[in-house]
Amino acid sequence: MNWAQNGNFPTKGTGRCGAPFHLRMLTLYSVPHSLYCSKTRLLLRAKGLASTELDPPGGSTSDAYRALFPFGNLPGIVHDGFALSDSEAIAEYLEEAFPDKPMLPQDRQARARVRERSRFHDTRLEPALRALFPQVAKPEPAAVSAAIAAITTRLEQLAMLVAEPQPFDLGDCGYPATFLWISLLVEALHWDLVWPDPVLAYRARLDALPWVQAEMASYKPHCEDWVALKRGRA
Ligand SMILES: N[C@@H](CCC(=O)N[C@@H](CS)C(=O)NCC(=O)O)C(=O)O
Repeated sequence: MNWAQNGNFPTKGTGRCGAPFHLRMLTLYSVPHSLYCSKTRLLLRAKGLASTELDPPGGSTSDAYRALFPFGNLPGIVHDGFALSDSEAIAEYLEEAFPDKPMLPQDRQARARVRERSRFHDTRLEPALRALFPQVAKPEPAAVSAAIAAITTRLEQLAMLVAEPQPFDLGDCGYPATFLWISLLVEALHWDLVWPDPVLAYRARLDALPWVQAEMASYKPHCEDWVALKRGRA
């Protein structure tokens, strides 16, 4: 199995001399612990697309970065001189620009379901998780409890969307990083969270995929470092 099949290609720096010319024209701007950057990187791995991965020059608020991405959003991509941010917009763009390994089904309603699942991640589950990040450094029990309850509600809702096993698609890309963060933060906070069985089964299906394994292997240490730093253990 080569990098294009297992998604296990190097993602930092240059040196993609073996890649076809058009693939070398893709740059991903990211920061190491960003959940949405992991989401986009996972899509690149799943589609077998090589890219050059760069830190935002001067940080995401710099004039140089804002010149490319006016909202300062991460991730951002530049493909053949075209700069685009927002992980959903990027995913749809890459799907059209690189249709060789499709990540959306042919059927219109099946496609709509994929988008529904992807947006559920971005607009429901991840925002519930986001409320937990500020709690890691100095936990406030009532806020932690409320955030865990909100995440649990979203996981119960997600169970309805993932009960049926499907081939990996665009709608899956955000979930591995979010599941990882939920596990890490709940453990760091010494809290409990009940994962619905269909979500556990979905997570296991995702974790078995080589491109998910490759992404998690490189992403997880950054997340653990972040948690250790916030908990004062770095
Ligand atoms: N809906 C956006 C959310 C992306 C997002 O929240 N990105 C964070 C990093 S994970 C960000 O840009 N933060 C601004 C910053 O770091 O300055 C997307 O899908 O791209």
